[in-house]
Amino acid sequence: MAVSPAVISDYFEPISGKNEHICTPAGATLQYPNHTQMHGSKLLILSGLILALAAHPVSEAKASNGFPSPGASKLLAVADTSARRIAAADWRLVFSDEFRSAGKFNAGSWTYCERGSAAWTRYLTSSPDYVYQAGGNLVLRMDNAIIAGDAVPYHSGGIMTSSKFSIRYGKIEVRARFSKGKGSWPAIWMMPELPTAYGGWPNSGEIDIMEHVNNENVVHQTIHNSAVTNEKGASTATHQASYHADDYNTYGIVWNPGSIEFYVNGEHQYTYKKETAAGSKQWPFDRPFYIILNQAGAVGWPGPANNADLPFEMKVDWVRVYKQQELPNPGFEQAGLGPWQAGAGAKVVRAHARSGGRAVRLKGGASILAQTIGGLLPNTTYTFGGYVRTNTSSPSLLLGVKNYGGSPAETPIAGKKYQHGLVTFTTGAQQTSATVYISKPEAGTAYADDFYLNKQ
Ligand SMILES: [Ca+2]
Repeated sequence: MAVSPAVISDYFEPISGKNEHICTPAGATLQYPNHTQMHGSKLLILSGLILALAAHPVSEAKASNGFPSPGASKLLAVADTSARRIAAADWRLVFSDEFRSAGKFNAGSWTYCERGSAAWTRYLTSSPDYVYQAGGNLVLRMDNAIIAGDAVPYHSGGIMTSSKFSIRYGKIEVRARFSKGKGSWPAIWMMPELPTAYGGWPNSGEIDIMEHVNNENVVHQTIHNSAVTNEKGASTATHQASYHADDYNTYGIVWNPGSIEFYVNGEHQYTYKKETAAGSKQWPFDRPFYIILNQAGAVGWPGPANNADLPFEMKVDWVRVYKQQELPNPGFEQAGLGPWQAGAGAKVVRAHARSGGRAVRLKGGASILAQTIGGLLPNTTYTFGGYVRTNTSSPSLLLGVKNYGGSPAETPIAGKKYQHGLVTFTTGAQQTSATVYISKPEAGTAYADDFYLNKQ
């Protein structure tokens, strides 16, 4: 698929009046949008590419804030005694950036947000002085330094995953800290990869995972669509949450087909629900969205900056995105093969694991490893994938799916290093199960690990 790079300035236009301040008398806090109308077309990143980006390893070293990480979520649930926390679930990491290196951000995952007329874009620059990695963080900066040849009073940094990574449904978490100051406006948020899928902003939706302005002691978490956003761009679907000022906090959402739950430091804050028989006006959140990290300010929602408070800075420790794992024992880390069913020659071994400490080995003659998954939704698209290595470039193994209400589908995988393969299938109108498998049709030895089944 050819990627047609589009710059934000090409398709963002301001909404008049959105920068005016609005007061509400009845306790409801109206919130300004980050965003403006968008038009033009952009490329949808489909699951295959998302999966291809999923190979970044995750270290638990930074996960000291009590947030669910792969393998840790169950322990967290046990410790939960009061407030509702992000539910224990088998989440599979599909995208992450730990910002460990120094210098420029990973251009495979991010691109610069570009200057435009929308308030948040007004002072954006692609100067590396305003977006860089240092000390294990992504640093997004804003100040009023003079840059020769660029006569704007401020410069600020922002990056996004548009055209690199987008996701529909899953868990998105970002650990970050930011400075306060009059005029500051750091944000962690998401916009639709197809910006006009349901019409220009706000019709196609916006998910603001975290926004902070000025010296407030709260952060804001907000939904925008045409049902909750008024003509001035303010939303009634918003919540103010307390956070630990002067420290890192984790801001997250759990996005399901029927709701978007907002979290701060793992504590549930607010849920925006899809209404019964909702149309796109109320629920445009059924398409992939991409992630934006930016430090804005001095215009728009926070108002003018107090230059004595500069520089403004947001440091992002990490971004982690997960999809719900629907497949039991996907990486063979449990004792035994179950619930996988296998013929002779299949065994869990402590060798050649792709992750964790174990993989499954298929040895000897032809053999198959299969699992029938129940509890699937009818007429729903899933992706089954995994990783396989063979002792030689042949035999190739077949990764496939059958008994799902459609024609069996399979794909060959071969190679001395782990190779990724996937099949996508849509369950039948009455079908709630499917059989996924790998099959080794001829003699030889192969290893397999890290299978997954994701609802698209
Ligand atoms: Ca494993």
